Amino acid sequence: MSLNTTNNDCLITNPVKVMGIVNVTPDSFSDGGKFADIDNALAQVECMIANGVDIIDIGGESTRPGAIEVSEHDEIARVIPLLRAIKSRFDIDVSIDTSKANVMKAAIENNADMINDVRALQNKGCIEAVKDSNVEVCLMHMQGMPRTMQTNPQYGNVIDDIITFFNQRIADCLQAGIERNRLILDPGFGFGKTLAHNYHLLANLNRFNQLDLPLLAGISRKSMIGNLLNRDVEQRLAGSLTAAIVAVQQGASIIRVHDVQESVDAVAILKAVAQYKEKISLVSQ
Ligand code: 8Y4
Repeated sequence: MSLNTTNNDCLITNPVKVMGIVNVTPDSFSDGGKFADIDNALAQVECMIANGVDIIDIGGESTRPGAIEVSEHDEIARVIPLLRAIKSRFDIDVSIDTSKANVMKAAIENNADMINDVRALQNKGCIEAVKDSNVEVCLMHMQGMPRTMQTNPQYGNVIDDIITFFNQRIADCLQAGIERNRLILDPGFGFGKTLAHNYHLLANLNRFNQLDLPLLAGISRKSMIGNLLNRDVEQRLAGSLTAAIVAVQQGASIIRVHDVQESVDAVAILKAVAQYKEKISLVSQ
C-alpha cells in the first residue's frame, strides 16, 4: 500500500481579505467620535485603500457592553451618507455592520456589498430584507445581548455549540431563499465569551472549516488581546496581528481589523511562505 501525502504545514490555500473597520458611532470603543464626520471617515477609507484593504466595514451601532442603543433613523443617518460617499468615489467593497432590517434595506438600495450582522439575521424582517438582493451576509455568533453578554458566558463545548448555532442559521437562510454562496460565518470573538472561550475558539478555529463556508475573524484590539497581555487598547497591535495570522492559518478568509497596513503586510508574509513552501511528497512502502 502506498500512502501519498503532502506536507502542507504553513501553506495557506484560503484566499485572504482584509476588512478595515470604520466606526461612525460617537461612543465607539477605540475610534470614538474621531470619524463622526464624513470627510474624516473618507480620509480614513482613502488611507485604508492605499494600504491594500479589500472591504470597508461601516458600523453605526456600538455593540460594546453598556453602549446606548441607536434608533433606526439615527443609524441610517450615520451610515448611509458615508456608504454613498464611498461608493461614489472609490472602487471598493463596503460592508454595513447592522442588525436592523430597514438599515439593511437602505444599505442594499445604496450598493452595499455585504451585510455584517452580529445578530446573524435573527431580528424581525432581516432575512426578508436581504434575501432578494445579491449582498453577502456575515452571520456572527453572539451569546446573549451586548449589555449583559459578558456577565456569565457558558457553553457545553464552545465550538460545538457555535457549530450547532451556525447550522440552524444556515438552514433558516437557505429555506428563505438566500443562496449558500452569499453566506460567511463568524464565531464572534468577545461576544458572550470568556477569555478561555475566546482562546479555545482561536486555537480550534479550523473546526469551522467543516461547514464549508468562508470564515471571518474579528479579534483586532479586543479584550482577549488586552486582558491576556495587560495592554491598553492602543498597545494591542502585536497581539492583534499574531491572533489574526493564527486565524488565517486555520482557514479564516476575512480578518476584520483596525490596522490595515500592518495586517496586509502580515498576510503578505504568509502568502509568500505558502508560495515558497516545498511540496514534499511522502511515499511509504
Ligand atoms: C477594542 C476594539 C475593543 C474593538 C473592542 C472592540 C465583530 C463585528 C464587532 C466581529 C463581525 C469590536 C461589528 C466589537 N466585532 N463584526 N463587529 N465580527 N463580523 N470591539 O468580531 O470590534 S464590534
